[in-house]
Amino acid sequence: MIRYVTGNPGKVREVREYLDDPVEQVEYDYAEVQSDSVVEIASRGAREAHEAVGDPVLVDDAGLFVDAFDGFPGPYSSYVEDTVGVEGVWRLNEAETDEDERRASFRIALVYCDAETREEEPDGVRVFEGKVTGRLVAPRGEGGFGYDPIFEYNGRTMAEMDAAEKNAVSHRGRALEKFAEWYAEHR
Ligand code: ITT
Repeated sequence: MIRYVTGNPGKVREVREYLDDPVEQVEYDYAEVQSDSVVEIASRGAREAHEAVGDPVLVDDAGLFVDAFDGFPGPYSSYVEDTVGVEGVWRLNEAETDEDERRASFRIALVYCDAETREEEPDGVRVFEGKVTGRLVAPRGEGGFGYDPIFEYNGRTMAEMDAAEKNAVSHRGRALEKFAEWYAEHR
């Protein structure tokens, strides 16, 4: 049983859709360090969660990196979603850019920690990264979560895809693919 440490049910849906192993959602509020690296945030969170809830744990830190804003909101995506809002991010981007300048990426660090990684890995964890590049559009679609309605990939927003379709192209799907391959071989 893998413990997925998150308060976000949308993430859990995608992870369960992808992995064959059973996944239990654990809501443990690890300290989110001030850092501009999703890898550092998730790695520290995974070590802390591992100590608190036992192993094995997966922690997922993701963000939306907007080209025209030099990567902002990036690691601050959660705060910006709560304050400016998803539609607000779209409106700011629309006001600041021409149509061909609306590139953005989702990036994720999916970090695994168990007793063995603590012994064997230099940072005590194993990191799986994923990235997808698309463009920002006016909100469309009812699925997904977070910034999905304004993130278009190949003509559809991620909110217009179901979990399996999103996993096939998304940052999280790519990280899960690397994780599943490693997990099958090493655990
Ligand atoms: P946990 O930290 O509890 O896992 P969270 O929603 O705060 O949940 P993140 O810090 O990783 O997770 O997310 C940062 C922001 O990016 C937050 O506003 C999410 O809604 C958004 N986000 C993360 N993954 C996303 C995805 O696949 N599609 C759209 N938005 C996403």
